Amino acid sequence: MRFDVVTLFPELVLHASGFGITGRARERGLWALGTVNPRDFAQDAHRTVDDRPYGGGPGMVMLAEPLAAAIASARSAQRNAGGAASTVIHLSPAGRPLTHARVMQLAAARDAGYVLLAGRYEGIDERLIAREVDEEIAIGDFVVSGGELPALMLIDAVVRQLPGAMNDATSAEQESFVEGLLDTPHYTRPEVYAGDRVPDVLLSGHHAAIAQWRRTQSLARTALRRPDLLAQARLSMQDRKLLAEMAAAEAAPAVRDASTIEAERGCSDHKVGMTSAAAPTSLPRKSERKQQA
Ligand code: 9D3
Repeated sequence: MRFDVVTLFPELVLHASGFGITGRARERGLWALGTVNPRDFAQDAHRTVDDRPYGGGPGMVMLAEPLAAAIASARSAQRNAGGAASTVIHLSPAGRPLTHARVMQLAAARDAGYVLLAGRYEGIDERLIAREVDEEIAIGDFVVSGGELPALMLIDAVVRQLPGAMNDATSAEQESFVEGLLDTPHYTRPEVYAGDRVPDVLLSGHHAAIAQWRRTQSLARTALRRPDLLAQARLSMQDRKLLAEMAAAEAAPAVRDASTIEAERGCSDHKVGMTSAAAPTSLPRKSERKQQA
């Protein structure tokens, strides 16, 4: 697999991709990286790559011509490296948000060549996008300053799925997200940290009980923090029963008053409550702890 990133900041992309799993995978030859700077294709002495928007408005727009030449250069680099046709992806706040499913599709094309177009300023001349871009991808509903970090996130997410990028222990960890639930809490030594104990079940050596505790934690967290994920998640009958118990605790205010429910949750601003049986026994996050009176 090969990525060529079209960017005004090639050093940022080259440097940031050199660490950890992506860095090692590149050393192992699992993927290759190139960068092309559109400034190298600017047509004037000032090496201009942007101009003011037609119709007015704030900020600057990236010129089509230097970008077209940069994309042509990236395509040519991929051809020379023996790749088939390149796919051009524009990282854009106006794109469809990247998902695990799309990451897996991108990773499945082992010999693919991806040209990642990372913009700066307000955006890119739409005619360049219409002519050259196959797909527009965003990384979330928030604004960052340019497409480089989004491009690096896409590369990171895809490369770690390539066979041989990770050892087996880390690959197995992936399965929790594949199932569409948030991960369980993790603990390591010491057994008591700042007066807080590791949950007893994790020290019990009772593997079935541990697996059940972790599953309950994942379900409870997902219900609390990402209820939108539950609709898509792969749930067993027992999972559904646990979730129904959590929901029932919320739906039965007669048996406990609001302050009790709030205390059991360890926080006050979530939609789904928990029974003591189903509740996370782990500590609430600092931001989720109730203020001491
Ligand atoms: C109100 C106009 N802004 C659009 C939200 C202008 C604008 C801000 C920031 C245009 C581009 C950018 C730079 N962002 C990206 O290039 C980007 C991005 C993002 O900001 N959020 C989520 N995903 C992405 S992918 C590329």
